[in-house]
Amino acid sequence: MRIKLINPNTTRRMTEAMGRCAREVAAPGTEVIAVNPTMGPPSIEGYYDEALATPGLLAEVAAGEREGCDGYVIACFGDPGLYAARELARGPVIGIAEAAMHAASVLAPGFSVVTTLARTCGMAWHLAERYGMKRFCRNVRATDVAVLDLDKPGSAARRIILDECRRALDEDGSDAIVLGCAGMAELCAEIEDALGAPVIEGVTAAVKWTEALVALRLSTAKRGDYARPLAKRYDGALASFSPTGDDAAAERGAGQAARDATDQHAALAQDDAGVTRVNA
Ligand code: 5HY
Repeated sequence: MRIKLINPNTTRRMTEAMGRCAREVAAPGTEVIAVNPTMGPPSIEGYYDEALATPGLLAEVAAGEREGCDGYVIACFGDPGLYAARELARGPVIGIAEAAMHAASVLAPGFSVVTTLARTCGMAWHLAERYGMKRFCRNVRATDVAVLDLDKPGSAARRIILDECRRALDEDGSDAIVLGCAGMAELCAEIEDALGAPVIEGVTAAVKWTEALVALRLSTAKRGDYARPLAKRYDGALASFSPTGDDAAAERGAGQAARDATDQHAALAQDDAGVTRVNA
């Protein structure tokens, strides 16, 4: 099976790190394709960033339909464009916040989310509410470490995140931690070792959940809310995103946006001929 892991921001080193984590847990026979759009914000730290990351994300899903992907992971803790992506995709689409919160809710009676900037805490609470996870979520804590500082060499990010996780277990009445950023995926194991409590990050949780649904031959419902977008001609800069409405066209990965996304990755692959390609 082919699972497309989409980092909705444009920072490739984050995409490569998520791809490494995902491939470590993927089952034999599961190909993980880790991509990011080449248009949009380099990090997502608020609603505006999220809104403008979404077109690039959706272009990747549309391209994935053309490339024959079986499932998708939206690898940003805000789960941006999740429902819109489900309209485009035949296979399952899982958001990392959704996956991490659900996993935590069956591993402990209560969990705390430890995330990046304080301004994203409200977004995490909204997601907990939306997913019916509010009764398990004891608190959402910010570390005030910016997304792009998480892996900065020499930064105190690791220590700051670990200290905040410890405080969450001591003060929130939580028995598990959900890491609130895809950029924290590589820190998960060492934090769990240090805490001695379940620490869940969404990239791997979402990959395994998507894998399970695909293995069960389950796909996204194509009637009702997640039916394909209705055919209409979009105006202006988004004209290339105009949905055609019909399955056949979607099968062909219709829409210039999908073709652009695929072509951009081919171009990037050529550029990177010398280095590791961001695609399993
Ligand atoms: C993420 N932003 O997972 C979120 C984390 C956050 O660019 N990737 C991002 O701070 O909301």
